[in-house]
Amino acid sequence: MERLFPCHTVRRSRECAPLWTLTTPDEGGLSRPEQVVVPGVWESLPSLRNYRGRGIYEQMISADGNVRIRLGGVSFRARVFLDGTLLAEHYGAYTGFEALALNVPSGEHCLRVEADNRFDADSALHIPNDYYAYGGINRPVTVEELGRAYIAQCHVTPRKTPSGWTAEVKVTLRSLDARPFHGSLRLSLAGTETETDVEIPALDSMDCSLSLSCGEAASWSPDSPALYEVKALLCEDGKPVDDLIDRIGFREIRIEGRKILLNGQPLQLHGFNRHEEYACFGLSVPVEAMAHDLHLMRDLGANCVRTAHYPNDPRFLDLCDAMGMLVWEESHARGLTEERMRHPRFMEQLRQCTVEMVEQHRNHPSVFIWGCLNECADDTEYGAACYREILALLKRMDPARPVTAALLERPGGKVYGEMDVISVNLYPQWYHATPVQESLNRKIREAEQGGGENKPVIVSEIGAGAIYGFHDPFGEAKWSEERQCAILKDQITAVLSHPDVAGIFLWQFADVRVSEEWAMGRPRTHNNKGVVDEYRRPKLAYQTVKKLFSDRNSSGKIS
Ligand code: ADA
Repeated sequence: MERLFPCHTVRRSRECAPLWTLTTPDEGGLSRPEQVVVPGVWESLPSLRNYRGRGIYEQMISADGNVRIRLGGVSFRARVFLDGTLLAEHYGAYTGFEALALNVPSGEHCLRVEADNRFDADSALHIPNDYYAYGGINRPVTVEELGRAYIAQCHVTPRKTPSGWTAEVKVTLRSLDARPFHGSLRLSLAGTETETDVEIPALDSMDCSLSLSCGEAASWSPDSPALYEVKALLCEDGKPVDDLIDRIGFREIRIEGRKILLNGQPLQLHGFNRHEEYACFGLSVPVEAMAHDLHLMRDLGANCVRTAHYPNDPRFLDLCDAMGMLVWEESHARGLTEERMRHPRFMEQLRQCTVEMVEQHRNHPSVFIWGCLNECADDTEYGAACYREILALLKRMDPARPVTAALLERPGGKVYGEMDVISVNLYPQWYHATPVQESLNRKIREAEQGGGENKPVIVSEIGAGAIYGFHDPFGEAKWSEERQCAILKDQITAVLSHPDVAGIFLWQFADVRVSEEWAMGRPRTHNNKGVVDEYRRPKLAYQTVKKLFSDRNSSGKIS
C-alpha cells in the first residue's frame, strides 16, 4: 500500500504484486534470475549485500487504455519500460515519479524497471557518504488505468481566520485526450463541499483554485492530531470519472522572534534525526518497522523527527500525521564541499528533489518545516548562492512553512539572513572538547551578526557514538555505551537549558550502514551514534535520553 488509507474509490488503481524477477547484468551480481519482493533493496539478498550496479526488475501486469505507473522510489537511478518501450527515467531514490503509456491494448504487458546504484560522473547527490546508497525499488509501485482526464494533484493550505479554519485548495487536472475535457470538479472537506465547472485543454493541464470554509474543524496538534479527508472528484456529464483522496490537518506554523508557534503555541522540540533504514531491509523499511520506530521515539519522550538527509516514504509521514509527531523534512544533499556543489548536475538534481518533495508531501500536517543542504558550503560565495536559490524555491512553493538548513558548527556562514530558523549541527565532546554552551553561543553570536538576529535556534544534530554491547565500566572508552550516555547527558542538559534554543534533534535515532569509503572512521561500517542499534536494540543511552526528555518542565526546559 503506497499510503496508509485508500486514495481512490473511483479511479482504477492497484499495487503491483509483490513478487518480481530480478536480474543483475553487472559484475558481482546474481548467477541466475531471482524472485524478490518489492518494495525492497537488493542488499537484502546475502549475495548482493555489496552489489553496485544495475538491477532489472520484471513482472507481467494486466493493463488497458491510459496506464499510469507510479513508482514511490527507485534507488537511485531508474528507467521504466512497458513491453520494451522506454516510458520514464528518474534520478534520486527518495521521491516518487510516474510513467505514462496511452492507449495500451487490453491484456498482459511486461513492466520492466531498471534500477542502478552505481556512483558515476552524472550523480551529484548520491555519492559515497555517511549513509548507504542502496539499490532497488524501495517503495511501492502502483498501476492506474485512467480515462480521458484525471486529477494529478490536490494541494491544501489551511488558514486560520477570525471565523475559524479555511482551506485554500489548488487542484491540478490533466487531459490525456486530443479533445478538451468539459466537466466539473467537486471538492469536499470537513463537512463542506464546493463544485466548479472545468475545461481542461486537450493533452494539457490546468489548475483550479478553490477556497473552503471549514469553520469549526478541529485543529491538528501533537497532542490532538485531528485529520480530515479531502476528496476531489472529477465528473463528466454528472458522472464520476476520477477521484483523489488525501488526509490533511488544520494547523498553522508561524515564527515570532525566537519562537516557532504551532496554532499560536510555542513549540519546544526534542527529538531525533532518523535515516530511513532498518538493518537487513536497508532503505526499504517495512511499514510495521516505521510504526515501531515512532513508538520507540514516543517512548523516548520525543515530539519530533528530522528526515535526515532526504525526503521520506509518504507512509512514514502518514504515521507521523496520525501520531502527532512533528517532522522536519529536507531535500537530499549531505556534506557537500564547494567543489561538489559545482558539479554540473548538482543544482538540477537538487532542484528536482526539492520540487518533488514539496509537491508530494506538502499536505502532511506533521511537516512543520522544510530543510535543505545539510552541512554544505554555506561559507563560500558560490555555496551560499546555491543555498539562497533552494531556500527561495522552498518559500515560493510553500509560503506557509518556515525554511531552514542544518549548518556546520564552523564559522563563516553566509545564509543566516535567508533562513527563518537558524539550525546548527554540534558535536562538542565527541569531535572536539569545547563545552556545549560555548559552542552554541559562538554560533548564535555569529548568526546574530550575520542577519539571523532574533530568529529561532535549533540544534539540528548533537550526539556521540557507541557500539551496541561494548561496555567500559569506567565509562571512559570511546565507543562504549557508558561514554555515549555521559556525553549525551551533558549535551542534552546544556542545550535544553539554553534560553534561546527552540529545539534539539539528537544524532541519531538508530545506527545506520555507511558507504565502504567511510569505513575507516566508522567501526562496523556503521554510523554508531544511534540510541538504538540498527535492529532497534536499546543502548544504555536510551534510558538517559528518555529521562532527560521526560524531565522537561512545562516550558520544555530542563529545570
Ligand atoms: C554530520 C552529518 C551527519 C553525520 C554526523 C556524524 O553532522 O550531518 O550525517 O555524518 O555528522 O555522525 O558525524
